[in-house]
Amino acid sequence: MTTSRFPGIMLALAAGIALIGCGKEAPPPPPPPPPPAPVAPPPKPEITVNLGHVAPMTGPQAHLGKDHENGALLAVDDLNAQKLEIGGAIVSFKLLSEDDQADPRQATVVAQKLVDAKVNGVIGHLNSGTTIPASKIYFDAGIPQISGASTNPTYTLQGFNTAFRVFANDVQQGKALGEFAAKQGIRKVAIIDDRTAYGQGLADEFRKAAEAAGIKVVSTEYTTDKATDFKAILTKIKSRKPDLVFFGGMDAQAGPMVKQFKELGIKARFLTGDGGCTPEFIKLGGEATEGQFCSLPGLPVDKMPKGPDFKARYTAKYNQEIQLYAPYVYDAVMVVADAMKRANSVEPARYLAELPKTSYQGVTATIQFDGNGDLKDGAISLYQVKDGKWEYLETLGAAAPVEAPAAPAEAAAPAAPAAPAPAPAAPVAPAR
Ligand code: ABU
Repeated sequence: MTTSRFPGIMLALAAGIALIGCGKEAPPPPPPPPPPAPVAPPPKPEITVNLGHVAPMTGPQAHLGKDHENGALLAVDDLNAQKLEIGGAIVSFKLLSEDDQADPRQATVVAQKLVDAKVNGVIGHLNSGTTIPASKIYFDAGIPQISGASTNPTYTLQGFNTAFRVFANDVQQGKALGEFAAKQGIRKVAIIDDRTAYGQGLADEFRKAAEAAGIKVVSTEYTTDKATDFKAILTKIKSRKPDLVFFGGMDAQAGPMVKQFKELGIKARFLTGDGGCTPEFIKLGGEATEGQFCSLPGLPVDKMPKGPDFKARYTAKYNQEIQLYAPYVYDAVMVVADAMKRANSVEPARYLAELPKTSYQGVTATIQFDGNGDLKDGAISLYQVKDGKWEYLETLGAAAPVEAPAAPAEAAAPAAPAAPAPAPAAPVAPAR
């Protein structure tokens, strides 16, 4: 290095040495340059998860279908407010709702439509008679299906690993109903069913439990899920003088039926399952519903783990009371989302593997599944109409194990006549 090449540097050094020599300090170094502006992380990708929803949205059960859909929509809204991240993407849930008209054939049409739309899962259907044929289509496509309303045991006994239910089934419900009738001191019962998978299946299970408890079946009659006039079968039943009329069917028939049997002067009590356990039954049957009974899988909404909050939010959002299935359908949607979170995937094949391991604290219960995809430990509650409202009576324990499938009614032969009943149980109360 030479001074001629770097004269500035040499001068500065000389000046510095001179200053040090004079006892003066060097000027402060210049401030560091500002840090680079923070770079925003790239936005997370957003994906839409389509959930099929199927129920009767038209016809005599449209009010139940709407209640079913409302439960699903409330869950979708709650999930979307959470902005869930699954598999690195922000997930938005969307309900693709279809109307199966409570018709088994239409159910298969809309099921195929949902499969073709590549839905990530299906919530429904509402009726056993539609859920069962549709379940084969979802199974073949590998799409998980959760019903929050169908109670025929066949649904989960077909060996389809895609079929789940968050509601006790009719083996459990029929048994509880038969035992309840015996506890009420019933000796003679007439049984009517609507020939659907639900109505026939529940009536058959009720018959088994009632006969096992010593109740005699004095009449067996059939109607349909479209009928509104029951006077002919009720007149036949009247002549057999039953203490109780049991009906396997829905509220659209149960309400007019109980009204007509009071008009005919039948003194028997009336008992039905969840399909008739609705405010609509009381609306349709009027004063004739007073004192009548029904059962419903699960606990009363007010006694469910998160029932009161759900009821308040449902009523505020929809400005109407819960008919029946909304809390269960809400849980069905949440169980799907919970499995997706645990799988960290919305792909049906991936999250399906997580569904059997579900342990979800739902609105209705802690939801866990048995080996068939049925709700573990499903309870059945009994109700009676008092002062124009369903009043809770009692809950009859956890589920009995499911032993044998009941064939779907649409494919089944009519029920055989009732076997001779064993001797009546000792002392019994008269019918009102
Ligand atoms: N669980 C009663 C109504 C729905 C069904 O058909 O099963």
